[in-house]
Amino acid sequence: MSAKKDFIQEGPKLTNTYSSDPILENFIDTYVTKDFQSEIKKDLKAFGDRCVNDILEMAKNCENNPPYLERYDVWGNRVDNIITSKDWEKLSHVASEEGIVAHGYLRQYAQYSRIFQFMKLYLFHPSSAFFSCPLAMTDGAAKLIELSREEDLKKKAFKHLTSLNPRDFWTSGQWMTEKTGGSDVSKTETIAKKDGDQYKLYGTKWFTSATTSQMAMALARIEDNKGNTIEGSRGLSLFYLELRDDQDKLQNIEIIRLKNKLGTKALPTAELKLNGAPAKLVGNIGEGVKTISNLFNVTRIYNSVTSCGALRRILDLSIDYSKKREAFSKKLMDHPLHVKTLAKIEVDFSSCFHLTFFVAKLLGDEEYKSTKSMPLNETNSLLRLLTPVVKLYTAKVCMRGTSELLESFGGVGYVEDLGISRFLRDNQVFSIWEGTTNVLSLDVLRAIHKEEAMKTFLPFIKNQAKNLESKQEEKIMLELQRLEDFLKHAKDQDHDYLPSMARELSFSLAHLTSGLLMMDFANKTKTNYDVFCSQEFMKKDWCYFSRNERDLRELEKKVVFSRD
Ligand code: UCC
Repeated sequence: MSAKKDFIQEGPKLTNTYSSDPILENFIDTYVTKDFQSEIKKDLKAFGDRCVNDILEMAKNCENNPPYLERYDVWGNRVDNIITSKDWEKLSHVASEEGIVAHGYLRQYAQYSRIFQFMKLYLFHPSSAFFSCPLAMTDGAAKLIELSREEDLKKKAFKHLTSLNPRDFWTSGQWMTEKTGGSDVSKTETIAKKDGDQYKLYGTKWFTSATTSQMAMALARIEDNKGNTIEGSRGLSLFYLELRDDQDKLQNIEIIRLKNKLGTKALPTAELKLNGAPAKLVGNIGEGVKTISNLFNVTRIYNSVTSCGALRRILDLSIDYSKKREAFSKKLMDHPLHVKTLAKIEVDFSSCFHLTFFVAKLLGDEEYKSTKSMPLNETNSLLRLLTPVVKLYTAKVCMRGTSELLESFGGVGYVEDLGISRFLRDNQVFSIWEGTTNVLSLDVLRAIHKEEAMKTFLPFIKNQAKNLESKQEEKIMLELQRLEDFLKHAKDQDHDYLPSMARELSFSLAHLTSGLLMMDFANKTKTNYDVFCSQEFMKKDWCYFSRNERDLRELEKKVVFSRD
């Protein structure tokens, strides 16, 4: 009698992630002009194939060979080299050749260029071992330089950052965080001393992602010849640095150590000491934070696109697994509760996708100066408001979905070999870097107060709602009323009230915008997927401001900080 063969479970498999995506192609058909549709689709289809084949292999090699710091060479010379997998270099080549940054600036698809570029990023990210992180800062630096009056940087750095030729392509770092503060950069201790018509930087940068970059943008405090500096964020200026000299030696920069992070292990993140690193002032003295906001407003959109890409990837794997795995005599896909669990995440994913790609559209419109959808000042205002909103919203939804989807694999999801557990560690970063959820919620208030963003947002939602079906319009108007009531109520409260409610407000803005976009899209495409997602999303409460007692904050303080 032959022994019974051991049971071996078939694992999940990916297919071309462009072709299998539930939204991408319909989105192009709906919102991109006909002239560009076929070219864009052709490019994305070929890229979607690479993202599950050669590019994915490169990413796996990077994950299996994480970077390390070689402090001395064999002869005892201090070298401070970060050694990465050869495939990290290959991913840089891919990013350059595929124009993942460049397409945002070539603008060959007019105002739709950002949509196209971010679709590529969305496909690339989950197969990139977080090479998407240096790309985010690279794009942010390119944007900052493009908007600046720095002609020499436009001629040199900008060309490298947006090059389609891997030999010329540069990535950029973004050096803000110091020991004194990651969120509150006003305590920055790095000093910039004048050196001819340049500066030299002295200080420690505590968290610098992608330290293998060729250049960086850094905040520092200019010290005058009497040794005086101006305190606070108004004393900060922005500087451009090239990390290495012509001999490829670090220019007065020491790499103290690589950070031992929870996730993003393939991404070299370092602590640096600047010992007089040569730097060039960018923008006006004392306007460092304002100038670098041009960079981090782009990286925040990258964060949103990559959160969507990461969530899509685990969903794809979980869905495929549910077609293969049997439990209690039937496939997981035939268990209604399993399917419902996945469907709920699809709804959340769809809301993230639409909000993100609407912001991508706004960015493209702003940069191409397109007034096809709305006047430019309205585009700018919505973009300013929705950038922190989309970042904080997509990060949280992605993290919540990742945890649920890991569970959908059962015990094997918890085993390192499958690679799903890596997503849980990696995706936790989305709500931290480039501004935590609370910092971004307060940035939403900054946009509302300083730029009066509600003056654009409220009429925008009202006008768009008019194009929807009557039930949908009713839902929007009901939620909008809740929002307006809250804003009115907030005016009569003390000055701590609105900051304490900034998260609720930000999530409400996210829900209102994505709900509207999902309905509009479903009405146009009429696919089961879009109709289901928009209808399920409609059932949720979008604007909830249940906490309105003035003395609640005192109670909260007592609950958290005292045990009496
Ligand atoms: O570096 C990091 C790791 C890199 C990894 C990159 C990954 C990217 C994603 C990849 C995906 C795969 S993480 C470190 C990042 N750090 C942050 O994001 C900082 C978080 N903190 C904030 O955002 C704070 O809100 C601060 C630092 C901006 C607060 O600064 P201030 O100086 O205290 O705030 P002020 O005084 O309100 O703002 C100064 C000026 C004002 O303009 P003026 O001078 O005209 O009054 C503000 O209106 O800056 C303006 N401003 C902005 N403008 C502030 N924030 C913004 C904004 N978001 N947009 C436009």
